[in-house]
Amino acid sequence: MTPLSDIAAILRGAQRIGIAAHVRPDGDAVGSVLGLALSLRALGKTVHALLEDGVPENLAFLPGAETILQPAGPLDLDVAVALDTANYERLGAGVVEIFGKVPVLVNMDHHPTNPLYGHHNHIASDEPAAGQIVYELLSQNGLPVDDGVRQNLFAAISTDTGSFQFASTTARSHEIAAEMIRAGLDIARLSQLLYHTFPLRRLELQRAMLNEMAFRAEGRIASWQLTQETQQRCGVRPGDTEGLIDTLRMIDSVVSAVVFEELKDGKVRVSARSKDSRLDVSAVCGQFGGGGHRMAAGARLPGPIPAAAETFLQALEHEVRRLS
Ligand SMILES: [Mn+2]
Repeated sequence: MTPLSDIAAILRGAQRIGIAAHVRPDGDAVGSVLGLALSLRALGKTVHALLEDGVPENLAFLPGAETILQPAGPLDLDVAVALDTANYERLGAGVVEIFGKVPVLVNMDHHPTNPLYGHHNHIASDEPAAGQIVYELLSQNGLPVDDGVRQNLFAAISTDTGSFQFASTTARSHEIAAEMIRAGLDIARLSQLLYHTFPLRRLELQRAMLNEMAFRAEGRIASWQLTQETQQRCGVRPGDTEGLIDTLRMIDSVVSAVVFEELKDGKVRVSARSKDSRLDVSAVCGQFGGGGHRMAAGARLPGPIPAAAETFLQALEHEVRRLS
């Protein structure tokens, strides 16, 4: 594993740097890319911040978000950096095409299943967010950290730790937040924008979920099938479904929550959560070619959505029934 000091030296020695994260970017993906991009720009580097799917509307307020580009043709880069991306393909086809021609690929991630696809790999599976790794990279190596960097890395750490609530949260996560508050970061404003500001269509989506949610295994499994029809009726945009699963998860009887999302191509995207550390949802997702973390994982199944849901829920129920 390449130490952060070596990665800092590689970045200081480069001039044209590309930074990207996974498709369907979440707060950690966008925040870690922008946090590193703003720091390296402050150092005088030419930085191309790339996201295959662009920035979701709910994260467009983050400083520098307007500089993120969707890949469009080749770029002449000295170093490429992949952040928060569990496997190379999850960067997206356009990013992969650009990064494939770059002589040095740095892979920084916190997914334990990361297969070390970079020339330099820093995989820290005990870190709760890629943004926390980026903060350590910057702060330990004297790279610029200004208010814009802090806003992005706070957003990354805060969203990936469920507002510092998940078991993955470390004492260091809180220390970093404390350092940021001491430096003047307005966390009330950021938290308002991250967690308490939604378009009406997002609540319409939540209404549909509450009407349609289903239970099995004596209420220990809660699930919802989000069809294309519902997505079109509510006018769903990228990012709108983020966090919906947490409402299923909070039901007292539930040990596992699952959302099935019908994609445009007819495939079904599965998001699964566990509330019991004995239940490893990444193993269940692994049965269908997916993966992720023990308590939060995903997979993709062929449609139609009712059949995909039944197949997945049977496998999950088998694991849930083994708990007691
Ligand atoms: Mn992450």
